[in-house]
Formats: sequence, C-alpha cells, structure tokens
Amino acid sequence: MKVLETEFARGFIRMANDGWEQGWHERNGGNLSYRMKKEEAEAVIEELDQTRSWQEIGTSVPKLAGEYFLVTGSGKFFRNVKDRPEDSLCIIQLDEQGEKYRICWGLVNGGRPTSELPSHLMNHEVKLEVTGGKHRVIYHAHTTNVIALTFVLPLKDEVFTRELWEMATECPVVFPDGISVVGWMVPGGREIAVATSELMKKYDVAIWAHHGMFCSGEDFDQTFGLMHTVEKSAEILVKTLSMRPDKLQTITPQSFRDLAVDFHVELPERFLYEKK
Ligand code: 2HA
Ligand code: ZN
Repeated sequence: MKVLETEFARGFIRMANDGWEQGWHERNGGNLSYRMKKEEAEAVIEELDQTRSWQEIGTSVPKLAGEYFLVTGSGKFFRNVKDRPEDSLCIIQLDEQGEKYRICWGLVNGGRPTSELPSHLMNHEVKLEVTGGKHRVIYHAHTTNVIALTFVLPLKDEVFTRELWEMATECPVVFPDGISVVGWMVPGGREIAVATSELMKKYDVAIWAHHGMFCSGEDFDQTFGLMHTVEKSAEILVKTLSMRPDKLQTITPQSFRDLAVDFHVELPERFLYEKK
C-alpha cells in the first residue's frame, strides 16, 4: 500500500489543512506528529527507505525506541501540505536507544523533521505511558486568541482553565483536566520540551506564552477538536473583554459542580475557586 493512500496519512493531511484554514499556521508556523501503529508501518514498509543515516533528536526518548512517526517538515508551510504532502511531510523511525531518527519517506526536496521534534517526541513518550498507548497525535498551532490572552491573563493553569471553562458550557466536558501554561521560553530545544512534557503528564493542553498551543489526543478528530474548542473559547473571551472588562453574569463554581454530576466528569476543585 502507498503511504498517501493510507487512512492515517489522509487523516493527517486533512487535519493539517483544517488547521491552515482556521488561520493557525501563518508561513511555516505550527507542526503535527502522529505515532504510527505497527500494522500501519508494516502496510507501507516497501515504501520506507531504511538506508538513510541516523540523526540526533536532541533529546532522549527510550520508550519510543524503534517507533515510526509521520511528522511535518521543518520550515514547511501547512498551506502546502494538501497539494504537496511528499515535499512537506516525512515518516521517521527512531533508533533502538530512542536518541536518533532517520527519514524513511517524504521530504523529497530535502529537509528535516519539525524544529519542535524534541517537544513532540517527549510529549509522545509521556502520553504513551499515562494513556497506555491510546494517544497518538501531538499538535502545535499558533492559535490567535489563546496567544492574545497570554498578554493579559496571569500565566497560571488555574486562571486559564477557569476563564476558558466559563466561556462555553462544553469546555469543562471537553477538557476536564484543565489547561496548563508555560511562560515564554526559547522554542525548538530540549528545555521547552522538558517543561511541556512534564505538564503533559497531567494535561492534554499546554499553552506556550506569546507563541501558541500544544494538544495531545487519541486521533486526529479528538486532537483537532480539542485545539478548536480551546481556541473558540479563547475567541469568546477576547470578544467579551473587548466589549467590557467585567462580566454581568457567568457560569459559577456551583454550576460547574452540577454540570460535572450530569456529564460524569471530575472537575478538580483547584479550578473552582471563589473570585475576589
Ligand atoms: O515554525 O511553530 O514553534 C514552527 C513552529 C515553531
Ligand atoms: Zn510554534
């Protein structure tokens, strides 16, 4: 089977294009990765080049040793993924130590996997452990309204979670574990990857202040839907704050507790504080 005929590659390409159409991927902004299933790698094994040289990941992810990933390329534009997937994307395989990767497919005009490969792989490694292998998709996007909020809200998990929960009733049901935030850091390296993957032990959403967002999920629908829901809520908050600085009415801590009962979700009390 050809890589581009597989369901996972088609789902990946559709998601990348959906993100582009949302306006989250100016120029080469954002990146996406998918941890392939064994049978998915086997189905396309004839198309995978196993002869290329190994390259340093820049961090160590031993629990992902030997795994295959479909990822966006560094410097590639999400806008082009749909029309030129073989130029924009690549399949990489990790070595037996989880310290190096090699390109097995794609990037036909040269290039490297995403500059945020350390963050993607460290997030995948954490999620493999905490979800028992269920999560396969890690998505980074430059979501306009969430970024705007990182200039005016305190950079605290509790504040972002509570403010975004309040903006749409579905939010606490979609992300009951809340949202985490890291202060501004240099992107692309191991340090921001360590900070983000630490948060991914507890959360499926991590905001990078003045930069964007990372989401983790089981499949393309869930992960795109999570990013979309958080960003939509942020858009409502930006609109509300633009009309006036205070709210006349909102969803109260007790309303959240009532919602939690009916929708069978656990909402941590640390997000349900009384506001001064
Ligand atoms: O340019 O989004 O964080 C890709 C990025 C880096
Ligand atoms: Zn970015």
